[in-house]
Amino acid sequence: MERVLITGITGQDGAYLAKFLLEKGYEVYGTYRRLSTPNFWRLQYLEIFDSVNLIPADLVDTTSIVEAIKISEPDEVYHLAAQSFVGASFEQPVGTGEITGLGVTRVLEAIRQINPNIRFYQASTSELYGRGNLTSLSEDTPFQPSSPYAAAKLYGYWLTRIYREGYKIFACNGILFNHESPLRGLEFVTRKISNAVAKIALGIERELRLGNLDAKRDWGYAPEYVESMWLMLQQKEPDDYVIATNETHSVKEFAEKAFDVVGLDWQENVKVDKRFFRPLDVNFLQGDYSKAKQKLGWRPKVKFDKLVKIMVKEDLDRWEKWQSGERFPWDAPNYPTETKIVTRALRV
Ligand code: NAP
Ligand code: G4F
Repeated sequence: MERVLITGITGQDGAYLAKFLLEKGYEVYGTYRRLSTPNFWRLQYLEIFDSVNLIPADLVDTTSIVEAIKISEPDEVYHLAAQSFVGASFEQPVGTGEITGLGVTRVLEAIRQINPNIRFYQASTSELYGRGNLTSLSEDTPFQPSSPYAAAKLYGYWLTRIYREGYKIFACNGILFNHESPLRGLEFVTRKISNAVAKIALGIERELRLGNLDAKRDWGYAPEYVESMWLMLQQKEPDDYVIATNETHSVKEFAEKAFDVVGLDWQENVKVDKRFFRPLDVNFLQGDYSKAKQKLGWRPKVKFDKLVKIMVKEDLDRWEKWQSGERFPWDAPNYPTETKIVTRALRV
């Protein structure tokens, strides 16, 4: 049986990838952080918590990364763990560099020293392209990172290529455009919207406060995107691939469609709030997944309208169950309304 190590198994992609690889027959190991409150709700929600092996590790602690690779003896490592929220990277630029940037080197170096035959997937991102683009983006488009997060990811992107070319490690960059799902973190705009729409529809909340409504993203469906990670590591040669839907939509369109699902008018429920604007924002992202389609045989099936419906309906269903007294693993009841959180943006 093939063995796999997923860093960040408690996150959105980690949970979906673990489920996908278990179904493929892999023995799945995953790293998680020691926290004062355990955070396994996604693995429980997908009903795979008892099927995965958990190893405590933190990306700032090299020893724990080395241990994770020694314990799991993987054939493949999917490096998904990161400080993944662009907004927080402006508040914690040093930590983001340590975790999201240097963390990649720690994993690659452990692989090089312990077993250079391990295949390695790096969770690269469309944020690498940064600002100023207005056409679709491919593997050949130059990068111009516009946040501490994107700069850290650019470092990880290059380390992956350096270890591939310098040490012949089978290392791939998946340049994934935004991908969402009902397991998405509540700080990201799509889930923030779907959760608020469900609460407003049920009379639990009164309004939704958002930042830059004009930003456009190429939004796909996370369970489909994790398959592309696996496909990259099954090829003859390591390479880098864009994974996207080739469509782009604004935050405003997402909000409009989401309120449509529950028969409400978005304009009556959304307020623009300057605290949710970033010091720099990427206004346009649209991918071109031609290479992945041609070489991996991958293509997206769930597009924008369907994605919005899936997310709103699942959040609505959860809040309805919650109101009727049902209890299940879930993040939203413990998440504070974001206006309670005091950040630097609020003070300027
Ligand atoms: P996510 O839900 O935020 O999950 C991030 C994971 O990293 C969590 O398991 C988290 O653990 C873990 N982590 C954070 N800091 C860590 C540390 N210091 N040490 C060890 N683990 C740590 O992110 P995601 O959406 O699944 O994304 C997966 C990866 O793909 C990330 O690298 C992200 O940057 C990248 N990416 C995501 C997208 C997207 O649209 N989703 C697009 C392109 C690239 P806790 O559960 O303990 O917090
Ligand atoms: O949902 P977001 O926070 O995602 P963002 O910044 O695009 O990053 C996500 O996708 C990247 C891939 O391109 C990943 F690498 C990264 O890890 C993460 O998964 O914000 C999307 C857009 C931004 O332009 C933001 O300014 O929505 C805008 N926005 C408007 N109001 C908001 C809000 N974003 C958030 N989070 N909250 C708001 O209230």
